Amino acid sequence: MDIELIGAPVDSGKKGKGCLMGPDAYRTANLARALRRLGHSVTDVGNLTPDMVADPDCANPAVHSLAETIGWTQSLHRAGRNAMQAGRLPIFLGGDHSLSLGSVTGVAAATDKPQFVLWLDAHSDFHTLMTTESGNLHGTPLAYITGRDGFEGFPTVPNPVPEQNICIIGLRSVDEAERSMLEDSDIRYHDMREIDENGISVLLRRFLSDVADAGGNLHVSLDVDFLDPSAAPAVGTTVPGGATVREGHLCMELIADSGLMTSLDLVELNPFLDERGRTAQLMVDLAASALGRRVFDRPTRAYSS
Ligand code: DIR
Ligand code: MN
Ligand code: MN
Ligand code: MN
Repeated sequence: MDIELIGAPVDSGKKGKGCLMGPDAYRTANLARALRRLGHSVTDVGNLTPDMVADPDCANPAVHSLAETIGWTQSLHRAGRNAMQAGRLPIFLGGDHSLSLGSVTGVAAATDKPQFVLWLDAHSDFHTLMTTESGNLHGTPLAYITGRDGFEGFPTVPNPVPEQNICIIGLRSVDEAERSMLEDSDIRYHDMREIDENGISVLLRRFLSDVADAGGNLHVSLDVDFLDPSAAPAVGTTVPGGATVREGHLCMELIADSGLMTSLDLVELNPFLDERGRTAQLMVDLAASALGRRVFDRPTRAYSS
C-alpha cells in the first residue's frame, strides 16, 4: 500500500486546546516506521495549514472559530482528494474531529465509487451549525458530509455520503437534537450496550460485508474517545464505558482482513493530556492493526455475503 501521512493540526473545533500537537505526537510514536515494517511505502507530507477565509455570519451565537474551521475544511478537502487521485491511502493525523469536514468530503470527491464511512466514536457528531449548543464544530462532521442544510458559509459538499453508507460504533454520549435527527436518518448506529450484548465483531462484519457487496471505498474515522478513558486518557471529552484495547484492535484487524479501507482519520488526540505518550502509542498500534499487523496469520473469512 502507498500511504500518505497528512498532518492536520486542527484545533478550532472545540474550546479546549492541544490537539494541534497531535501530528507530532504520532510522528514521535513512530507511526511511519510501524507502517513501513508492515511492508507499506509511507510518505509524510508534513502539516497542512488552513486557507484564509473571511468570517461568515452565523445565526447561532454559540458557534465559534467558524472562519478557521472553514479554512481547514477547504485545505483538507484538497489534500484528501489529491492523495486519493494519486492512488494513495491518506491517513489524516489530527487534530480534532472537525478535520473530517474536509477529509471525508475530499476523499469522497476523488472517485465515482460509492463512499462508505465507519465512525468509531463515543459521540454521534451529527449537529449542524443551527443545533449545536456547545458551538464546538468537532460535533458536526457527520451532518455536513451527508449534505444536510445548516452549514451556511461552508463549501457545498460535492459528493454527499449517503446516510445508509455510514455506520457509527461506540456511542454513549448523544445530545437530544442529535438523537432525534439520527432516529429520523438512515445512518446505522450502535451504542455500547449493543456492543456488550452482541460483540463488536458481529456489528462491524455486517457493515464491512455491505461495503464489499457495493464495491465501495471505506473511510474510517477513529476518535480517541471511542476507547475507554482508562486506556486512552489523552482526549478532552472522555466518556466512561468505552471500547477496550482489544475491542479496538479487533475492529482494526477486521478492517485489515477486509482489505476495504481507503482512507483513515486519527482524531482528537490531545498530547497535553497524555501520560508519557501512551494514548499516542495506542493510536499508532491501532493504525498498524488496521494496516495488517497481527500476532498470527489466520485464514481470512469472506466478506461478501
Ligand atoms: C457534544 C460533544 N455532542 C457537542 N461532542 C463531541 O459539543 O456537540 N465531543 N464530539 O467529542
Ligand atoms: Mn468525534
Ligand atoms: Mn468523540
Ligand atoms: Mn431508528
